[in-house]
Amino acid sequence: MAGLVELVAGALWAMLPAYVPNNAAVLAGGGAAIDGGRTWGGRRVLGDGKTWRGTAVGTLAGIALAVALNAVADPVGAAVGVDLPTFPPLAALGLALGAMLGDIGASFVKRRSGRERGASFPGLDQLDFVVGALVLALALAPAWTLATFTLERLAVVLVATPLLHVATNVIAYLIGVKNEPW
Ligand code: CTP
Ligand code: MG
Ligand code: K
Repeated sequence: MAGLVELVAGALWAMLPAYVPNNAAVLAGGGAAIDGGRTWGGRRVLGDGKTWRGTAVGTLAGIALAVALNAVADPVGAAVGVDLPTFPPLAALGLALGAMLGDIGASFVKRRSGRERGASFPGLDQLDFVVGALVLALALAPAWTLATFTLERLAVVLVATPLLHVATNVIAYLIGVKNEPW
């Protein structure tokens, strides 16, 4: 049991800088669309739901959270008896920016498959940012990423992230900051 708590706590802690960007983008969204209104094949390249401001604020929020987590990893870890990971700068950037790019990539795929802005794409919606975050972290901070995301932690992330993502989006919808509950 103690091993499971340590595993889940370590896995979720390591993903926190990738979880926050999407939620920060929802709060910060608005302003110019990244695709500038351009279309491809008769549909928007990305759509109005992907903005420069949302992407920048989301990325900075993820990096800021990583810096804050670094400052408290030791005391929090000691208090709960868990060895919590810290984030080198390139790992923080990879997780935060990668999460935003994964979400943007998913919008590109949604538009190509005929889904309008806000349409759901079960599976893609819940895991796009996880894949983006892990891939960019692996590219920018390979040794850290391989050491931090063990196969066990990856398994936890793949199971827990969709559940957390669905829960936060339903809450964001209920309190009126998000247009759809996904
Ligand atoms: N947002 C943003 N920039 C981003 C990501 C999100 O400005 N890079 C903001 C937008 O206001 C967006 C909201 O967060 O409408 C919700 O994000 P999301 O659900 O990802 O976008 P959707 O509007 O649903 O658009 P899509 O169908 O393309 O996912
Ligand atoms: Mg959406
Ligand atoms: K999305």
